[in-house]
Amino acid sequence: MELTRPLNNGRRIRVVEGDITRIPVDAMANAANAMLAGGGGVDGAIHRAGGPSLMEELDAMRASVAPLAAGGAVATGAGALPAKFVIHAVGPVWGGGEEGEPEELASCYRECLRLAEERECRSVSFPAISTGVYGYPKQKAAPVAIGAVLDFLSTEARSVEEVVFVLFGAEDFREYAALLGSALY
Ligand code: AR6
Repeated sequence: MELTRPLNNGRRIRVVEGDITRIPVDAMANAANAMLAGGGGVDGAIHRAGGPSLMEELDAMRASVAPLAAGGAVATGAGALPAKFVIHAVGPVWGGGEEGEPEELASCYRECLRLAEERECRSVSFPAISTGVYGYPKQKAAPVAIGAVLDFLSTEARSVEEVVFVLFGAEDFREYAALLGSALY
């Protein structure tokens, strides 16, 4: 399943149901942890599909950047993935919503887009950061993710022309598709 929403400045948002490691883009965002240590979920899938070079690059930078605060991100090459870069973002752990989680989640999306712009990427994909192991309720995370991306594409974007939300499962896909259908831009 797939849906494309053009923005009136020529940029666009795509929503795709599937495995993020299979979808070609310039920069693929990852839902990482503060130590950039790898893990399960989409992080595990990205490291498995990308191969050992991703972790080698993270190992080399860990001492200077980790622990990364929630909302932060770092970029590596993409190894065997169909991308030029992987941008490892650290989402907030859900603690009820009153501890700055929405701001930190929005920051993940902005930071990834900023790093993608620095690398002159044209397309960037995102998983639903924080909505797995980190427990951020999916219906609360979706408008934060879409809002941050819409805002960036409408104001700051230069090289980035397309953002792809890759959702794991039909229910998540429908949530994003419905929100994008109703978003005013
Ligand atoms: N493609 C797209 N989305 C996926 C894929 C995939 N291949 N696999 C899972 N998802 P999570 P978090 C979805 O738990 O909540 C790791 O151990 C999944 O359905 O991967 O940010 C890290 O190392 C969910 O909607 O990330 C951290 O320790 C979304 O991706 C911690 O988990 C995010 O779920 C980060 O937790």
